[in-house]
Amino acid sequence: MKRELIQALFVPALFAAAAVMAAPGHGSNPVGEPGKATQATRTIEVNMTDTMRFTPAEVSVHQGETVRFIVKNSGAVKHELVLGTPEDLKAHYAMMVKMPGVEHADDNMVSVEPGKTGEVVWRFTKAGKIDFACLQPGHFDAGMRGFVNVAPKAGAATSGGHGGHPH
Ligand SMILES: [Cu+2]
Repeated sequence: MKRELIQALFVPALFAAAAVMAAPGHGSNPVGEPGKATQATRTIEVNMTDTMRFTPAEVSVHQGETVRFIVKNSGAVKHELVLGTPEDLKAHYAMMVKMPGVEHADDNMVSVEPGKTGEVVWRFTKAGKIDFACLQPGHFDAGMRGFVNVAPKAGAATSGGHGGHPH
């Protein structure tokens, strides 16, 4: 009797906890995962200007690398660097346009005040082209975007590429 009651209380709580843990969290991202600065294997400096450009706008890394981006704002207005899929960036940008001035922060981005420098440390777990952009209203539309070319890890099963047919 008593045991059943405990189970009745405990089991749903356990499921709820599991559901929270399994739910895609704020930091979960198809483009990689937050990195630790101490594990960074590469440092890349990126400059942001009021001409709505990142310099460089294209960077190349290897799959599995943890990259420390040192992001400088040389402009007179706020800029930011946000990593994400094109879909994520578009959705996030739509929100920023609706709510201008809203503060936002996440592991995959850094907002930088004019004249300041910020940092984002990111581990690129998947090969491919990963986008980044400035989501300040107007900036994304003005072409303030770039991408990270993530080369497949040497020895990854993708060797052979297109010609992978067994004949
Ligand atoms: Cu910007």
